[in-house]
Amino acid sequence: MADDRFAADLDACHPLSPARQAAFREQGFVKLPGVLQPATLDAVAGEIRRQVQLLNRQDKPMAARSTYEKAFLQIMNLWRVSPEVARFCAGRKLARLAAELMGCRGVRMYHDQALFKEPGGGITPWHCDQQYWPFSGPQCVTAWIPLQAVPAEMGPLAFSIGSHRHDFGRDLEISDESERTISKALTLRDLPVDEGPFALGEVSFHAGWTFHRAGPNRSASMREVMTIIYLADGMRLAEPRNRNQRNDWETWMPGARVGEPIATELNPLLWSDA
Ligand SMILES: O=C(O)CCC(=O)C(=O)O
Repeated sequence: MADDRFAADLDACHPLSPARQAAFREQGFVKLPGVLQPATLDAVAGEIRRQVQLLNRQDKPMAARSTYEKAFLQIMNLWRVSPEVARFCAGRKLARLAAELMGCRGVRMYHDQALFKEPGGGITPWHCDQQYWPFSGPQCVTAWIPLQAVPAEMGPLAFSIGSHRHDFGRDLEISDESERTISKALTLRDLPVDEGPFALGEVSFHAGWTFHRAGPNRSASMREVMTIIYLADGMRLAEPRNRNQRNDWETWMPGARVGEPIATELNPLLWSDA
């Protein structure tokens, strides 16, 4: 990755049809097959795996962990410690897709995270990400990038279709309660769920208010996933509404000021059509 052999794949323009843009607007997420090549994913996966092994501090046995801790090993902002991962995260292909899906002219980095669901790892409870993010508007999106194919038994990311338009449960952090309460609310509203598998190279994008979850990993292999969270250039910092949002402010945009555009050194511009 450091030698930039994968630049063409990382930076190419991936065509996005109006139908897919509309699907993202209507459904709150979209799954795009064939976005990244297997060789690119293989190269970055080696480095992400190495960093996760190096930085992981989770040593409790599965049975002793909370529901959140059982869901995945979560290692954040690898782009700050690894030039290879930084190159991957700076890729213009994904950043441009994020901007085009959100209908904005540019996007900045919020943070990245590796989400490795171990064999025997538990569910990722229903939640929406903007519970954690003190943003002035909805233009933020997560690219969920599997580093191998994710069949049903490994816990692919599942989305409640159209749930970004519903404001129930937005104040619930990831927990047994969020799983219980949101699952009930989604069923009551009859919202369908897309819980299909991911092929290698497929990438999903989900909006900050879209409810999503993942099943347990019943396979014998680690479910290795990288994520990159993008926010629209010009997004302003909002007054935090809970302790998670205060923590995010300090961690991912230290020095940003409430009411002003978010643009700290941790939030570089990754795509702009200007
Ligand atoms: O990978 C998972 O299990 C959950 C991912 C997730 O919640 C997210 O990327 O927002």
